[in-house]
Amino acid sequence: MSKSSKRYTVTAALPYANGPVHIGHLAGVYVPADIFVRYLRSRKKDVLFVCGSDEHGVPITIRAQKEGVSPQQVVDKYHRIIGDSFREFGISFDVYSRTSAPVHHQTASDFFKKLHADDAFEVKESEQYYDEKAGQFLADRYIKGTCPNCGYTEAYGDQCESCGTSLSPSDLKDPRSMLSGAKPVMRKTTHWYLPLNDYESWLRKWILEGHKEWKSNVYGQVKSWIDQGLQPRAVTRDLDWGVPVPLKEAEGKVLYVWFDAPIGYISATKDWAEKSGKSWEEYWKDEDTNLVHFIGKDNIVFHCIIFPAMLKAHGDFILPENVPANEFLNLEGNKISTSRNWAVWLHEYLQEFPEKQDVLRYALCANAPETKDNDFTWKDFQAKNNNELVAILGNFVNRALVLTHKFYDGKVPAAGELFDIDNELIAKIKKLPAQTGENIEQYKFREALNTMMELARAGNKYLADTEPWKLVKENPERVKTIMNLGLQIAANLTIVAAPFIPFAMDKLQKMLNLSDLYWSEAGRTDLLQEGHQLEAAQLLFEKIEDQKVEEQVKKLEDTKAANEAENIKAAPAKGEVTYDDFMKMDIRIGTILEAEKVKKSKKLLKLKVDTGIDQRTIVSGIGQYFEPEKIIGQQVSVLVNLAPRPIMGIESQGMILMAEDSDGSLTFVLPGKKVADGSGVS
Ligand code: B3M
Ligand code: ZN
Repeated sequence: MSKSSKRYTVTAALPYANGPVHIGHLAGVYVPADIFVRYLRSRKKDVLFVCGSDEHGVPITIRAQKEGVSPQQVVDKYHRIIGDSFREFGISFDVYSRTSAPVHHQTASDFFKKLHADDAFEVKESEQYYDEKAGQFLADRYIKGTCPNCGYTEAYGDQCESCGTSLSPSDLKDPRSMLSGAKPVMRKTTHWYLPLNDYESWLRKWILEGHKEWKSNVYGQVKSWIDQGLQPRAVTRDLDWGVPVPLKEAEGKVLYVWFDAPIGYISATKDWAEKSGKSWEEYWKDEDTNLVHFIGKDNIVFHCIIFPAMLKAHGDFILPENVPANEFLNLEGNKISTSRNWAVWLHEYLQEFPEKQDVLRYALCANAPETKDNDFTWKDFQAKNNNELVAILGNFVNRALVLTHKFYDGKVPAAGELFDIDNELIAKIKKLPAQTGENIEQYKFREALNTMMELARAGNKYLADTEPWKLVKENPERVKTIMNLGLQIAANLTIVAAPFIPFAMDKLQKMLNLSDLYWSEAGRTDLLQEGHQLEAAQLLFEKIEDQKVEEQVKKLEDTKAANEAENIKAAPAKGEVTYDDFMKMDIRIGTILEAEKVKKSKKLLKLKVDTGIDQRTIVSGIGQYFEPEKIIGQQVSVLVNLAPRPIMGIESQGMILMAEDSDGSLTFVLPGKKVADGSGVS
């Protein structure tokens, strides 16, 4: 927070309204943003936290087409689901708006008009694929064809999902339109471009020289984009879903989704201002406002290069003060994927772990992918809950409250004489909240969480070391001091832990019978006065049993198995053969008589097989899955009329038929019951 900070506008990436949100979204963007904002509010800063659904773009139109509904129906559905998830997890937006709202269309349209009037765009003609049957230009994702790299026939115009190569539509062999199936033709079209190249030296100065404090992952990505040289970017598209380009000569065109989406932050602010009778302009135009964008790493170029260039071109707006982007969160060692259902969906989590929002917030913050990709595992989630939230924070708070009820009828006792152990604790109470705050201000949320937990840890250890439950008989005066200090820590936690685990801290605040405290009060040891009456103690966290997380792991394993089955189904069929071709194959049931490893080979076994016709040698690549001695006597299916061929110097006379599972493991292909050797298969 380098600037004098009168006011903050904090934005969190607008999620695409084409699916629900998952833990990756929460860990990467929304939990850190929410911690930041809750902290600022506790510092009594004027802060506006904006977000909304990103409702334009091709993925939404494709989804609509697949489901046979309109794009508006798709976004209506997910806008509601996403908004509910955020609310349930306590992501405390001041406004959650949407880009299909009229205020957004108007704002984005005006923005474009201003840039157009100022001659900020270049207009260029280019050739693009057009579907004559459907009467439409085709977005890259609407074109399929054969990948020039691997031959996969279902590659998209922007990427081959089989080999991962990124493509442009003209790279595809045999392109076809996904709208009509027709072969698309090249047609001329006009688009408006933002000449990013013109902003290069300005960007260099503003970010590379002026914002060296940005996170290294963000700074590094920006630098590499700029160093590679910036190109003009088209900001319009030939599509019928989006904000129409407000020019007569641009009929049938819309603004590119990445042009309108960031303007969504501004329109969301207007939406909020209208409803609450405030001025939106202060939050976007006043130099005393700090603009901070929370995003995931795939959005860096849009928030650090393209949107700032747009804001600069427009001229009326402030620029971001920081863009604390995170890397990605993986799940149980694999990339989170919506299409493969490899995710923990927020709405499903709450069904399985009702009222455990804070546990997930905590586990995700502790594992936030702040500087590199990180992994979420259910085991770790359980450990964070059981070993930290339950065993440290929950245990400490519960002891402090329960003992106060037991010894003093729930009335806070006065502290008396202080000893070293007390003074050391008091020093921590003074220091840790400030450190937590500093970490948050530097966007080090994991570190901040640790610092906050040190306070709970210190309290827990203090009670364990002083054992007030034992001491109460022999030294009741001393115990009053101990309990007083313990309760002061609990009161401090309602301030310092609240940004991270707001639900539990609300509960604690009620148990301590406290009204809202602010960050400036943290560090004090007189938050609770002598005689202050506490409410009944309740557990803040409960243990999560092994079985509960095993169920979740099982669920993921099932997903994996289903995906693999799907992959097998999806493997394209080989070319046609005729009946006669097939009938040429002579497949017999036989029995393995001898088996041994082929020297210098891991995979190959040399087998002697009784085919019912003869005994012969076959070399088979099953060595990684079968021990030679264990398959003697095993019945097998054998292609007996395969032309003999030498393998590692051994003549192999036939082939054993195997089924290959999706993980590559092999199983013998056999009839359902034992049949005589020599029986034919057809
Ligand atoms: N809708 C992209 C994403 O979820 C996106 C962010 C827009 S922020 C203006 O990756
Ligand atoms: Zn490919």
